[in-house]
Amino acid sequence: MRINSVAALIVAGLINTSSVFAQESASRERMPCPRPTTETLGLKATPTPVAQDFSVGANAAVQAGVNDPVGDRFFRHTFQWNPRRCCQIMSATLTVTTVANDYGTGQTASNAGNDMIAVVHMGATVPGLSQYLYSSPVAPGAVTTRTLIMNATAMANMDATNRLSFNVQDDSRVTKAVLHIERCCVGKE
Ligand SMILES: [Ca+2]
Ligand SMILES: [Ca+2]
Repeated sequence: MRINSVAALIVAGLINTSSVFAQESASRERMPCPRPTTETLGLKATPTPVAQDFSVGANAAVQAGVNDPVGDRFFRHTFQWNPRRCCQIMSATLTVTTVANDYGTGQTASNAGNDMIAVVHMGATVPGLSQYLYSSPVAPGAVTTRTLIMNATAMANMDATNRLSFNVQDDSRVTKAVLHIERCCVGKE
């Protein structure tokens, strides 16, 4: 009986010890960032695409700028910022408002129905960061806003190159685009 009680105490002690470790580990993960910063970038009337980020097709047929009502042309833009010393991007969201320049009759149609927004880098879509704009059917003038949350690949690209590119196909125009970046920094800039 006494042996059983001692064994129970030892087991209880082990459980307590492991829960202390668990708490320490959790508190490390929650350790606050020394210097959190945020940055919000908008879109001016004239986009500033870095051509190497876009596909050959996207570079071959381009819209004139923001709010261009033409069809069969891509909208391209690259956000760029100054390098930040001793910082890492912790989260970033891209919010884009588009307007259909044509009818959208379905995701296999060549009109606005198959239009997608995509984050692109060095000529390819960043995996996981493309989506259809509309739930067809839509009429010309249909407005939609899409928010894309950057994944680890996109954030690594952003940290490495200080830019983020996206394009919108080809029967839709862009009226607004905002990139919001949250960084964790150490030391002074
Ligand atoms: Ca088209
Ligand atoms: Ca299309």
